[in-house]
Amino acid sequence: MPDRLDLPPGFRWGAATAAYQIEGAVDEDGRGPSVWDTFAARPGAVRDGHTGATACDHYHRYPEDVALMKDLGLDGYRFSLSWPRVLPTGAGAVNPAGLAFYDRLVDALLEAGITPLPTLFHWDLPQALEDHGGWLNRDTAYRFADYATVMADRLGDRIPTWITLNEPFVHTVFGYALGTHAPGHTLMFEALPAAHHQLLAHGLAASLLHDRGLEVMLSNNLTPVEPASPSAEDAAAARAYDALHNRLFTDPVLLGRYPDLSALGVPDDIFGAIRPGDVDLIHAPGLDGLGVNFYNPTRVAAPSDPDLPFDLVAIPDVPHTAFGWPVVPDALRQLLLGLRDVYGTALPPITITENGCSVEESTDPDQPRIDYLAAHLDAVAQAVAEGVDIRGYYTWSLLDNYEWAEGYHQRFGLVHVDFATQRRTPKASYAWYRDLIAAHKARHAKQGLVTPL
Ligand code: IFM
Repeated sequence: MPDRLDLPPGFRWGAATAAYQIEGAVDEDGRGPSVWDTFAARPGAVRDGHTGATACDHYHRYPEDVALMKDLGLDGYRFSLSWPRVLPTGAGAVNPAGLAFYDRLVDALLEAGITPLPTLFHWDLPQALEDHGGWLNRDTAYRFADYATVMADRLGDRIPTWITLNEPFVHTVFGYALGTHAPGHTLMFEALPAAHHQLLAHGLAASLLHDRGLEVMLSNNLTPVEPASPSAEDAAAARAYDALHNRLFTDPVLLGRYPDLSALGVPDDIFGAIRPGDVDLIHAPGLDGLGVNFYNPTRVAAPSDPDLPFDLVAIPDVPHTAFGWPVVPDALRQLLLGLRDVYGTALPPITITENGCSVEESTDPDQPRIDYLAAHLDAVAQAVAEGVDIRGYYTWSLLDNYEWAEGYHQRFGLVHVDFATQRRTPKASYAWYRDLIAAHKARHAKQGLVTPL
């Protein structure tokens, strides 16, 4: 499989993680509580009551983890900065020890020849901000801009490209609409002001990052949506779901307008959240790259419950991951071509900022993950061959880690983590990915030696 993949010479290889999922050290060196500390402590919220208190203990073991990345041959490492580690109450006094941790991590990465790709917000909102309404409060967007300023001023001399938000769709829907993630609100569509305020936060931060000469990306969880049948009702339900999952988080940034959300019963001003000039604040800074997080496609049917706009239905006759997610690699190719068709010249270069799967711990030698990654990289290569500008691929994840409401039960890592001992053991997929990266680099280095006549 490695030899089949034909990706461009400068294609960047990476792996991704997030702060609450790996760092641990939640009570150390002045870190403040986050919504995930609060949520995980709530009985029944997370499978088996697991919390991120220790996670992969990356806060202390980052040198070992950077060594694993170096051995993989990674060009880039996507991680997230913990807002409550740097600003324990979300605003105001900065925690010097929190900043010092990211200094050490960034310097270790650079020393290893790996470009840091930080995400400013990957769901661990400071609890103090949640106590004032979290993302339902417009003020949180301005606090985010202040936090982005602190981080850019500290690390911007060493990090060229920044991701503002990770998957605002998932954070809004699971965290504010359904209550299965922190902060645990069950507002259904009335959660959508939280989406707008995250996008506003993105726009404000993008502007100040650009002012400092830094590049800005946004990582969206995207899914191609297919109607369950050719009926007009299923097609309408699929359009409504596409507007919610994909277009709500991408159209304002790339096109400067929100999609039509009327099929969801959501008013044009998103329940009064949108103020004059907001969409321009979101759109005007522009985007230097779109981060695509892809796991699976979604099949949608007309609603069986008249109070809902759609039903999500199973995709039959395909393999499923340990998490129960359908494996349809060609859906990634379709998604990438679809983005080009929908956004045209408004689409910036794409980086796959997450892609991977959970595999049972007992699976030896990790073949389902290798098959998943190989088939999805093949889909990326096909999209590149069909003209889509894709600059890199960051697999989720470097390490087995805290998979939110599933606790430690879903293992997405190239590296096995024994959570009792913190022992790291590279899996078969780690060796496979390392060889793939090495083969790609060797092939292009060889080609580079041929002097054209
Ligand atoms: O673990 C998550 C990550 O935090 C965000 N994207 C999806 C991954 C797998 O569920």
